[in-house]
Amino acid sequence: MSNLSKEILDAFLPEKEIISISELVSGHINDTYLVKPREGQQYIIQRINNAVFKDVPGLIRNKTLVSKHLHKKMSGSSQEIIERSVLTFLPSTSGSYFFKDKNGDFWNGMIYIDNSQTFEIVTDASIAYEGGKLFGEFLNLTEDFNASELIEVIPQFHDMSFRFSQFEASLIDASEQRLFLSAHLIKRVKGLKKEMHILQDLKEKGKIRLRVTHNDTKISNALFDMQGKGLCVIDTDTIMPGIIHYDFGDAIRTICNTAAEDEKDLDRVNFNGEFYEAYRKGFLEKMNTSISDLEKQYLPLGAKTMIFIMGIRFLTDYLNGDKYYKINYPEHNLVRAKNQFKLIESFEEEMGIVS
Ligand code: GN1
Ligand code: MG
Repeated sequence: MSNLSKEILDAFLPEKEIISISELVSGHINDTYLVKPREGQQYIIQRINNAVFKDVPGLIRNKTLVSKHLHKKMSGSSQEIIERSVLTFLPSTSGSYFFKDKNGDFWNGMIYIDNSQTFEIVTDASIAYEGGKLFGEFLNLTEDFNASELIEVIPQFHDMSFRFSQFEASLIDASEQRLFLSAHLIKRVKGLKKEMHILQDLKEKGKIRLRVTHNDTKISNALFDMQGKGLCVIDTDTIMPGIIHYDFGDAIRTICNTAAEDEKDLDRVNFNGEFYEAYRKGFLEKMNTSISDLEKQYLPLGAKTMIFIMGIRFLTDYLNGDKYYKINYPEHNLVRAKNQFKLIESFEEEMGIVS
């Protein structure tokens, strides 16, 4: 039924009688399972992709430290409310928050937050607004956490020069056919190179500060309650030092896309400016004074830059022969890349070109 063996269940849930295990398939990197015991709350048990995340103990340290920080920040609330608002990780019998199985795979576990929902596509401005509040609050509450305590889980994860050098390397070894099918996207990537480095330059010059960021704020990583109020930020594997534009932008990339990130029919892929405004409003309400004028000024470019960075990453993976992201069919990464570049086009029409 799953690769989740008894050895792993015993490591995280030694006392529990498990009655069902189901795989949750929306992520592109890890393997995630929902585990239901005969009694009491349910759990998430997850295999962390060690090919993508080279330092799993460091990753676990990052995310558990930040969760503890958030738990502390909420200490005025009841245990029940805290466990619905912040991820609560499970210690394993090995004495740490991860478990290495006999195959050498790394696992971690957390409490499952029930009575909640996620969205792959947003169709209501109130979800965009609530999402903005949720991610803004995450950044606001972690503002006083010293980001230099965290490791870079994936070095240069959102570094544009790094993504360009991977892209340029992929052009050398790609098959003729994949180069042919990507030709117009390759041209587009090259044309945007200068503009897409603006934020990185500001970061490197110290004009935009480094802080704790989530780095994977697609809207499906936000849990909402059944009334559509923001509950909890999930999938915190990529927490590390970053700039707020990463989190603002990746959320906008998914909230304002009128279709899923792998929709093939590009006529359905459009940028929703109303949702941009709703998200921005919620985000700024919660960021309050912890955002500078310069950071605020560059939010639209943050959105464009994050749409672009996912486009170039999907395209690079396609050119490399699909080594990084999970795919469901051979052209999946090309479809994802085309989708992101169509979204940029629509963003430019809706918001004006930013550079
Ligand atoms: C990956 O696994 P998942 O779906 O949480 C990726 C993100 C991308 C996202 C695109 C570690 O996240 O950077 O934005 O796919 N995570 C990693 O859907 O590469
Ligand atoms: Mg993720």
